[in-house]
Amino acid sequence: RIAFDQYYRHDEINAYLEQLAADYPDIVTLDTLGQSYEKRDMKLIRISSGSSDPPKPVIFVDAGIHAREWIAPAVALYLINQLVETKDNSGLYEGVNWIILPSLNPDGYEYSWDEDRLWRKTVSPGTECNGCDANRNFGFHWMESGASSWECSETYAGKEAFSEVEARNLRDYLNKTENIEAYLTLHSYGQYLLYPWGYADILCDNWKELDDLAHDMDDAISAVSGTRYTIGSSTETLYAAAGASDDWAMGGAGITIVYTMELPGGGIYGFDLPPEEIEGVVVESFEGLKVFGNYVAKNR
Ligand code: 0X9
Ligand code: ZN
Repeated sequence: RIAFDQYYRHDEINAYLEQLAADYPDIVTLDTLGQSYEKRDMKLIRISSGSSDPPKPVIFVDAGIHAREWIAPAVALYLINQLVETKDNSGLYEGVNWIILPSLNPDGYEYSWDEDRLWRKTVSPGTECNGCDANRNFGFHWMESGASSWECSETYAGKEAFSEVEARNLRDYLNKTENIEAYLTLHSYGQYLLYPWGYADILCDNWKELDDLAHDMDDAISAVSGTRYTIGSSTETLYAAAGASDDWAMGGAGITIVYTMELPGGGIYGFDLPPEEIEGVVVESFEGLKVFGNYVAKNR
């Protein structure tokens, strides 16, 4: 049984997904987004049950687009663990199918283990500096705000939109998969629930729906531990930054329920939440994700 008192390497994450597919073939299917720049498999897990006629709404959750934000893959793994391995939670995939991708930037993630704990970007080679901020690389108002054209910047947006294979893989998967009604991308840190738009100070059409749901998620989280999230559009709450996956999910893929969830920080740098604090964060976050899932099941 997987424990949440440590972080896991990319290979261990993939091995866990494989194990679940073998142990729970009735509800789990594995799929792949493709391979990263360094040819790591970007595995994703689909959790579903019962008949697909009529088709159920699909929720897509990803984590790890920013390498150093280790708590994000941990929360994705806990969500997977709770959905699949806890019988009491089977109601959570009665009305909805989940697709969860715990490691969206595996090369950067491994680099943050082996070389530089604070690495954020991908690892694709440049001339002066390596890597691109994959969360500035999506082709929706690309480079219009909060992104850099300088290779060495932490927010380097890439030579062109979708220069990064990881971003292309996500784009292609969201485009080809039917019935995705909700998209949630896990980041750290700061305790924010953010909705579009993030490229400029403009609210998306259904911002009120997203604002209300985020408040319900926050209430469920804070009931566990008192942790409170700040809720609002990305631009008004944090800053304008174009080319992120959330804006593309809404503006490019046409998904209407879209969030970036900035999980709690910890440790010295904020991204290095100590292993003994993982459990508390994953448990409280799961309560928010349940509210999110039940809402999509009922309203889409
Ligand atoms: O800057 C980011 O990519 C995200 N924050 S982080 O500290 N994890 O790097 C926020 C992205 C919010 N969404 C948009 N600006 N579209
Ligand atoms: Zn991030």
